[in-house]
Amino acid sequence: KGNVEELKAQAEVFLRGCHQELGSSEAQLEKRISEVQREIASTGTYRHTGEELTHGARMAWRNNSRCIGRLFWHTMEVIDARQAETEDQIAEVLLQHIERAGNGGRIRSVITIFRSGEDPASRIRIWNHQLIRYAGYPAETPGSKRSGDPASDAFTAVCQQLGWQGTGGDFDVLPLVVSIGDGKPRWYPIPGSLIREVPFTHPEIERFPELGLRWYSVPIISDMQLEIGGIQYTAAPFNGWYMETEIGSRNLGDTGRYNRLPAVADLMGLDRSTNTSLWKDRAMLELNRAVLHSFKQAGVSIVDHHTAADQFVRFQQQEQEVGREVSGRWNWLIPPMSPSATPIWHDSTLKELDLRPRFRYQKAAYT
Ligand code: HEM
Ligand code: NRG
Repeated sequence: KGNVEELKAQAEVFLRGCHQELGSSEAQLEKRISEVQREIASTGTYRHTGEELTHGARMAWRNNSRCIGRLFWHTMEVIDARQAETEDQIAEVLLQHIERAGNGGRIRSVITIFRSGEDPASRIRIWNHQLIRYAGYPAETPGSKRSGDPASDAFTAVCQQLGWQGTGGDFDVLPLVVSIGDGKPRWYPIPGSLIREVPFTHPEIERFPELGLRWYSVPIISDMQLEIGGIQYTAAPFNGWYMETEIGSRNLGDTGRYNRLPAVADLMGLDRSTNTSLWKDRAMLELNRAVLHSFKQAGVSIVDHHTAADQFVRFQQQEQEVGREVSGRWNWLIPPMSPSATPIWHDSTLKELDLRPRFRYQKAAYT
């Protein structure tokens, strides 16, 4: 079968790359390759060792062209959850991930890898985009007010259909939703004690808390597929920490998200009747300052975009020293505030490469 030959080829490429980086001997490598070839021939698939899983996941992060945070690729903690069988067990492991990653504010980069998804009947999917994210409620009638995060509208409706009920507010944390094969999805509320949130204050604008803005502390992307050596892990949630512009510029600033620049500008007393007051730029700047200030004060890890850009340049240098090409996508790597004030803006060498292992998008589990 063509599939089997393709898998054998991809497995071999991965094993050579992985074991070379890990410093295995030539003899060990050849032995492992033939073992995997035999396993694929007899079962149609193969099982990664713990070391391969760990290093493969780190390589996938290192290879992601859109991530500015890759300097720390080697420090990510990899949790092997391939033994988790039932929806209940999966949910339990997800809660443990949330706790371990949050670490009282000193965020740790963690990935939890569930069993691979070659058999559709037992394929694990996490329906959430991120393990912790806010619900979105569209306006019920034309002219009435919407609430929450518009990016979550569709998934929120799914949760409601499953029997979950939110308050209808702007910052309701959605439940975990997990499915196996084409089985009915099961949902699990996340205990409040595991959800760390940061309410926003500002170093100078005393009335800032009146805006009622907040965000959760850890972004844990849970809908991407991790591909290692031809094996597809359909459930492999991962996290690092936030860069402040993700929250201040995009999540709270985008007109298609929380759209709070006008409210911030009004609090600041800016003139919104003309573009030339640069009220959007000034509001965005102060919103980003509030995010950094508040996370810092709460003792929750966060990075500003200048530091993150410098770290990315160090990552590029580090990779060059070991003779690896860096894959990079300029329009994702530049931050959404003052991008030309970072070195990434001026880097004309960035190009996207087809590197593996990799993280990929997969079809939404719902619809
Ligand atoms: C994208 C920062 C850790 C994988 C991004 C983006 C930022 C970022 C700012 C762009 C997001 C956007 O525009 O929506 C960071 C920081 C980290 C970190 C500060 C701190 C350690 C990680 C980790 C992984 C990872 C641990 C995986 C193991 C990715 C991927 C994307 C991405 C796959 C692209 C997401 C997509 O295509 O939608 N990162 N990241 N990052 N990051 Fe990182
Ligand atoms: N922009 C999204 C999160 C995307 C990934 N960002 C990270 N990843 N920092 C948001 O929620 O704003 N990470 O693994 O740390």
